[in-house]
Amino acid sequence: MFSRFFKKKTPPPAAPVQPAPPPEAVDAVPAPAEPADAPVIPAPPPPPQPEALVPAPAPAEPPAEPAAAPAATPVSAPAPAPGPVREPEPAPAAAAAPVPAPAPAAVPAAPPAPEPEPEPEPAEAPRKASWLARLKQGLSRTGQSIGGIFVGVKVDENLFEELESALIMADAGLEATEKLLTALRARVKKERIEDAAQVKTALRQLLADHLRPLERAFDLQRKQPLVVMIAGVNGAGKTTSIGKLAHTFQRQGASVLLAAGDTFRAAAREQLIEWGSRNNVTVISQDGGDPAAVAFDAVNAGRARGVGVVMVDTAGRLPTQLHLMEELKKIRRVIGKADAAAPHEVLLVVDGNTGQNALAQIRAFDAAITLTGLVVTKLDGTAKGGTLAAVAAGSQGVRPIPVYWIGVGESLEDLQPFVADEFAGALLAE
Ligand SMILES: Nc1nc2c(ncn2[C@@H]2O[C@H](COP(=O)(O)OP(=O)(O)OP(=O)(O)O)[C@@H](O)[C@H]2O)c(=O)[nH]1
Ligand SMILES: [Mg+2]
Repeated sequence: MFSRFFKKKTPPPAAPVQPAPPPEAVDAVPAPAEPADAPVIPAPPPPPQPEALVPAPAPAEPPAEPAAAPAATPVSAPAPAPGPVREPEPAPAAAAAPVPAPAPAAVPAAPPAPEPEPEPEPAEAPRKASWLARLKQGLSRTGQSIGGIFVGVKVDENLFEELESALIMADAGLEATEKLLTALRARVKKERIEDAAQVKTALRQLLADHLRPLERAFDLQRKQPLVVMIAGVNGAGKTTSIGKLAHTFQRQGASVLLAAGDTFRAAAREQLIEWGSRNNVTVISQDGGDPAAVAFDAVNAGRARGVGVVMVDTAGRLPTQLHLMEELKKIRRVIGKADAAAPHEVLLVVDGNTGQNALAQIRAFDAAITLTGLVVTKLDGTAKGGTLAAVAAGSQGVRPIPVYWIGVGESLEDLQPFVADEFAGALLAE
């Protein structure tokens, strides 16, 4: 059985300080199997179960800053039927300013025991092999252009020059390319390598060593709830990645709660709710309003329910949209008012096809919200992949931020931990 939360549409959008209307808890109907982006507005949920109505105690940061200009798409989904269902929340973390909560979090009273959903567990080895094959296929352009250099050639200056061009073309950036070639030349000389295939092996090792500082296991257990905020430009794959991560975390034994922090677009909420249904996890959402308030509610709800991980989705934005970057800072700040140590992870989702522009994105989002990790998506497309070498080299002033996961497709299993050696192999078509 699924649980969802919907909050009623706030009556006049012009009055953000109004206490939010009572949220309602509904049992979700099984979600349609359509792509989440489709304009699917599910049938109105069944009438809500009334629960104890308790005044919201939570003081929170006021929406002192006027809500940032909404994203282009207007919100059009009507709120479902009203239902005054609220549940007590735990005492909130001390908020700096004792002002009315922008919107109280919705937590359902003890939900019915979830129906066990047998999940087919594909054998690990074949799954991994197929995933690696897709990564290799996705990076095949770079694989061919770098890997192909070593076929039937002598080890001479010409080889190094071709390699230099191929690495630059693959978006590895000047710093990484120079570093790798210097190390490769030195090794070839020291070990008196005369066979091009051995040069390739040496390059793979050097590339893996170069990328390894980006490899970092995601520590799920260190806090409860672990609060993870997700940001990125439009369409990078944030929401999809959250869906996949919810699946991954659950498989690792953690319970998950999602916050639909993209309050601008009804479709965005629906998309996250759909992922919530697929994973049988609760989604805190609100029709319009302040994304920071949704995040705040979700962290409180996560603590009240004792969930393992709270993931906060946010609307896509460009680093040049300064007001939206300010809004992102505010979301981060307000999460910290619900839990002073949160967010514990601030992830940037980067489209692997973005090339060198990814560096500018990383720099800008890092400056705004201090990133703790990256998720690189769409490496199954036409991505060149060298950007990660540029990140590891600190090109264009980026910090070498860990890459927790990389995505090679749209299904639940398609997000896998970043492993430097595997990635180096795929970049060289090995
Ligand atoms: N091929 C492929 N497609 C992906 C991957 N990750 C996400 N997508 C697709 O990219 C599109 C955008 O994904 P979303 O998750 O909606 O992106 P978003 O960043 O949440 O977008 P906004 O909220 O609009 O900013 C969807 O069609 C996804 O299915 C991936 O690893 N590979
Ligand atoms: Mg999204």
